[in-house]
Amino acid sequence: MRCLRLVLGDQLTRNVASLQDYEDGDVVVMAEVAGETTYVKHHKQKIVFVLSAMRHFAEELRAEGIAVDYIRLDDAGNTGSITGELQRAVARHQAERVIVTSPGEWRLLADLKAFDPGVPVEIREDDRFLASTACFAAWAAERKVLRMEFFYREMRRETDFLMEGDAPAGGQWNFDHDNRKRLPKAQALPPRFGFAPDQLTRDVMALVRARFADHFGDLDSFEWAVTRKDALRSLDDFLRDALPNFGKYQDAMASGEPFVFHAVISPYLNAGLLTAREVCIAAEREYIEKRAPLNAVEGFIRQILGWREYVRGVYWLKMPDYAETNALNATRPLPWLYWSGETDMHCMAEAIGQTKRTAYSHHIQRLMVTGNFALLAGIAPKEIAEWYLVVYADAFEWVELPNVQGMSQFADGGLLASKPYASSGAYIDRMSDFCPSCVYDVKLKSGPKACPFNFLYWAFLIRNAATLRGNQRMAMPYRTLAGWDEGRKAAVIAEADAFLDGLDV
Ligand code: FAD
Ligand code: DLZ
Ligand code: SF4
Repeated sequence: MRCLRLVLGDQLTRNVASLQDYEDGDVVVMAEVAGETTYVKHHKQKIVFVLSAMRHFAEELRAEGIAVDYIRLDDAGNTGSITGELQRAVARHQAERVIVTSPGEWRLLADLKAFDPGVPVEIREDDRFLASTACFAAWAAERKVLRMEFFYREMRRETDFLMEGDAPAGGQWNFDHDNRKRLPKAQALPPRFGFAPDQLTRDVMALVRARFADHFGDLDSFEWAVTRKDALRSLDDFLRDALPNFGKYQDAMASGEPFVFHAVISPYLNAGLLTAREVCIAAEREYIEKRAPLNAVEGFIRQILGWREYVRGVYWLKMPDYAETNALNATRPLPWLYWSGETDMHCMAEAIGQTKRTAYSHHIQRLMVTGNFALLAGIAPKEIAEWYLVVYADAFEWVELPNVQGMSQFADGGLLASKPYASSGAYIDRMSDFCPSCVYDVKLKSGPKACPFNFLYWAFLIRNAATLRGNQRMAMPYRTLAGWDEGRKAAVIAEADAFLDGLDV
């Protein structure tokens, strides 16, 4: 029986479910389609990364003798949608069956579920994750609150990563108290090796330059790996050069240094060039063979085995309603500075500038700089969520949305985070070298030179008092606010409004 086997742009794994029982006579379908390249106006580098990785993957399959029907974006007759291209391929190959791996985004799963090409369509579970959606749902069903930390402990027990019998290695599940250090001035940072684009990538770059000129982001600085071989090289570089310091400096930020000690592998994991399991195995080996300390390896594995699996579980448990959440009733449009990077706030200019250049910024930049600003400013969750989906090479909705709605914007009302990640300029000052070279003064609370994060922070707390005051973890700032008279509160709100209303949208 002739089967068509769909492989999407983020399913570039040799043993992805739809390829597992490939037989001679079957055909693998891969399609570049306008629907996927433009459902949001992705960063140019993200489109190049996905399309070039798809083209390289198709070549690798062909080199193995696998039949691949690859549809390019500019091919005549391209319908512009995944289901449209599958429908054409069914007719072209007189296929009797279609096999797909469940896509990472709800909207595409809905399309595939509704797709009726006249032959059976089998949608297989994506088994590249360490927790199935059913396992996560079963775990969630037994709990009132879904804290990542408890899910992570289950996952450690389940997978045996960093376990000594029934106990966690080192006697603790989490070593964060050893982490979160500021970067010392003389701290050397690990070298970063980019990949010069080969001819195939250069062809895609030309296509993107011509077709997506109005999309966000620089293209000439493209250095991402687009093959599994090069993604593995990146992983090896990280394990050797950066992992030992990953934990300690996980939250540190530095001017002109987008990567610090981070792995910079999220696009590879999300597109399928690397798998979560192999990355965790490789990191654990560094601890077992004593090349990296436990606080670093545990912290790193927690991001993948814990956070990454957990946010996926939340996404599939709560979609489609999750995308509509707005617990703080935030309605302000996204300021233009998120696209231009032009602002006197040095921290924001750094985070957005490097995002433009690299389609990457590390977690604390996303959470405590651009995310924190949007939260304090009351940006509508839909607008800021779309921004995050556009600007990062690793952005796929299953991972982006819970991080934005839940972790960063508290739009889900505390399902994912026990309190909003809101902070004044003091946090940014503590974790970075940004403030001394900023136009604003991080020590000033009000006035034209005051750091905007300071008055925005208090205005945020005042505005959202009805929702947040009862939160135990917010007790301290609300105790401080209790000592403020109404005039002082009104002045902070007025200063925040004047600043925000002055931003171009
Ligand atoms: P490292 O810091 O080196 O961590 C290693 C790996 O752990 C990452 O590659 C990633 O796969 C995983 N990881 C770490 N933190 C998280 C997390 N919070 N959720 C899920 N996985 C995590 N990550 C994405 O992959 N895609 C997104 O679209 C995305 N959007 C985000 C939006 C916001 C507002 C925030 C606060 C975080 C977002 N993250 C997203 C999570 C995180 O910022 C990135 O995974 C990380 O910065 C990727 O860089 P890295 O590979 O150097 O990660
Ligand atoms: C992100 C992306 C882009 C830009 N283009 C394509 C494409 O042309 N063809 C394709 O199969 N996949 C693409 N992708 C990845 C999909 O958007 C992704 O598979 C879905 O969002 C589900 O996660
Ligand atoms: Fe950012 Fe405020 Fe520091 Fe400037 S002073 S870099 S705006 S935190």
